[in-house]
Amino acid sequence: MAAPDHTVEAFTWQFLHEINYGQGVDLDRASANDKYLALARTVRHYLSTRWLTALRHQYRDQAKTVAYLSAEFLLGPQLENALLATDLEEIAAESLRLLGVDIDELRSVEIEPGLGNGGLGRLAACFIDSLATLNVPSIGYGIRYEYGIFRQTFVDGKQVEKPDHWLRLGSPWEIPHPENAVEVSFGGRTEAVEGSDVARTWIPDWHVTAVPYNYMVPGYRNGRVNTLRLWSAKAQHEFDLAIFNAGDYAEAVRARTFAENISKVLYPEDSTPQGKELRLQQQYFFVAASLRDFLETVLPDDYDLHRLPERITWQLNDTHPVIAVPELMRILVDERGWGWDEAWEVTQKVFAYTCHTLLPEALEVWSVDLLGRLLPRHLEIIYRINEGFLEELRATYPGDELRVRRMSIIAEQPERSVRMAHLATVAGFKVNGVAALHSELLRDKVLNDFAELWPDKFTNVTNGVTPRRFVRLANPGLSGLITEAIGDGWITDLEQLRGLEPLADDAEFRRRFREIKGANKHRLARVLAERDGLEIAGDAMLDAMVKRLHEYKRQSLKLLHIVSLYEGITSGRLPLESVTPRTFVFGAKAAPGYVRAKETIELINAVGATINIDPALQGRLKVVFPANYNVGLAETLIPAADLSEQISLAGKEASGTGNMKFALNGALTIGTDDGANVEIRQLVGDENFFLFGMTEPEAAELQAAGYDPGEYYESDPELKAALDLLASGAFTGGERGGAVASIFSSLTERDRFMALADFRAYIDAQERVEEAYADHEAWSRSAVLNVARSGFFSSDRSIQDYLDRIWGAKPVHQAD
Ligand code: CJB
Repeated sequence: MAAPDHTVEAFTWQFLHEINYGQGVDLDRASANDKYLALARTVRHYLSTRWLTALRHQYRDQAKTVAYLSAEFLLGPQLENALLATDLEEIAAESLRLLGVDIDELRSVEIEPGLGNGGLGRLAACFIDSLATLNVPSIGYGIRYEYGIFRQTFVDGKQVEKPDHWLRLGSPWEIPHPENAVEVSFGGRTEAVEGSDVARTWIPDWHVTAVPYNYMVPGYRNGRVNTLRLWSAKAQHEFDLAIFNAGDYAEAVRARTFAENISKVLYPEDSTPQGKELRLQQQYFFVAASLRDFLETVLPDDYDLHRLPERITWQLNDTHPVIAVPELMRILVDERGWGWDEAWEVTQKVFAYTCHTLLPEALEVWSVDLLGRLLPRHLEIIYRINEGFLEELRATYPGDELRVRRMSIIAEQPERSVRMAHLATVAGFKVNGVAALHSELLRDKVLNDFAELWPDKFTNVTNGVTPRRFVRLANPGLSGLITEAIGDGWITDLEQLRGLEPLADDAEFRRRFREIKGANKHRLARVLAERDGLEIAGDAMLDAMVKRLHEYKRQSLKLLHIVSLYEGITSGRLPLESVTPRTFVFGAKAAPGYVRAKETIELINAVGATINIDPALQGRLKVVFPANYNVGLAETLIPAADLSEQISLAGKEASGTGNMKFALNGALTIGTDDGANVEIRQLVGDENFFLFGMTEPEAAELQAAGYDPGEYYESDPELKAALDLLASGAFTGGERGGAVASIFSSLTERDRFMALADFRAYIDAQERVEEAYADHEAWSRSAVLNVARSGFFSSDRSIQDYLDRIWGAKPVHQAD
């Protein structure tokens, strides 16, 4: 079937058809949600034909496919992206205008699928966008959480979490396929198989059904539509009728609730894995369903699995899907009757592992006890993999038992457990970090033993972000200006932004650039007023720090800067006129169990509440913290920003991707030499970047020498004044306990991420920012150069690097 024509008439016909027959209402009686759903389904019609073609080709051509296994896909709003990809923006706008429908109202009805926590989940969403745009045959596999990342609210400045029931008004972008459900098993025991010394029979004691929900992933105007398949858990039995009839209604549905809890809610942890049984259930659930789906549905029945490496790479997005390794071994050895060695040979060629962290505490481990109870056969397989691995190690490093113990997949202390990063590194044919510095530190520190053993296994792929969503859609003003100057090729070839470089010296171009930034600030002001009841000035410098709340990211250092400015003004140290009018914008969710992160939020809100009403400041400083920062708000905020805060302690942020989005939208970065900041600075040039703080080796050295934050507190009077003001209860109505005491003592006594050591350098860098900002022309020149030189940070480039360095797959340009 052909797609509807790209005309206003055809579009209108489809839309009205959906209103009448999809929603069962007349247009003049239709609610905003009816119209939104009808519009979404209308766009879907345009995608369906291409999607079916892609699926047909998947079976027919059997081209090498990339399966991106990820526990998170933080998709963000879908409507605008689908309209863009299908080139229907103008047609839809005209059609709806003629029908008297307000498209902006429909956009505001959309609830974004927040199926991820932060950077890792959003990266997965950018990657599937780029895979489709680059015409790479690929499937994203993940979990269809019924509740995504919690909705953050503030009550008295404190974070209160509310469930995110994103499905409550219907979900027009997904297509369930209950008929293709697969069974996933858990628990039980294993038994020997007669005549085999490797295979065992797994006799599980409970099962759930995994129901696939398909999402279309359109490439940018290239006719390709890939698939994202998210799994939902369904109980095998609705309820126990006998127990129900006996009147115990809760007990009758107990088993069902238990099974369906698996895909109920996203774990709201970021960089701090929770060793919870349910989380391991989630991981195995989606991985087992995805492997089975690929092996039994995507591959032809007679496919020789010895040739699997020609056909697939399973990319493991962090350790969350690593249980796929023993699962594939189980399938090959137990179900298909293969010998151990041949199964292991194939397994080692189909998985590649991306590590996203440097924090040792963020590397997932599962206790042997739990793993053995939930997945007894997988634990046996992991033991056997480890046996072979340790044998190899002892042969390579005779007598070096310490090294063997360090590298073992099984840790003995503090309890016997499985180190998932080690399993991934042993099984994966490639291991990559997500920025140059991160990959270096993985190689030289975190996974150093492994890199010594297998130097060729380690590589880097610097992260990237999709220019479709984060420039073209988020910043229509700037997109228009760029396209006018260099054409629209940049949307799929972001290096073309280099063509803007000469225009940094063109005063008229800079004027227009500033005008757009100003308009974006006003747009943000409107959105914050409507969404959050917050008021910001449309013309102050916009200084943004948006990212998950984590100590290593150092929101507390930002807070100290603000408090120091306030202290300076109110004490007379800083003349008011000398302070650049600034709006500080925070956006951050704290993991619900992360007490110190929540206290930091509380303090930021308290400081903001005091500063925002202090007449002495005459509105020069403003601190806003809109609750529930999400992809939709990011798209409005980032294009409005002047200054991007990327101030983690060097050696702690794997990459960062917000930093890239800001630079691409013409914000200047104030940042440490950490993660992808390093590459941003190299590309945009030192003079267009505010670098400060210790380098990673300096931080490591200070730590080793015995870091004492008290010394910094005592020796820097401005730092002391800021901390003392905080501790005095000046922002908390005199209250000196609670969050105030906790943050004060954590900073002055331990300061794990050395905020105090970097305070002076940070304040100095902020002064350089103020000086630079005072010269609007020079600032705009730097901002334009940031845009022109950040093309490297396209996720299209990341995907090309994955293709070249890891996957060995190729784009397939499909004819119909
Ligand atoms: N990251 O978002 C997460 N969650 C984790 O559990 C571990 C890491 C982030 O991944 C991003 C994408 O690679 C990185 O840019 C970021 O530095 C890292 O913290």
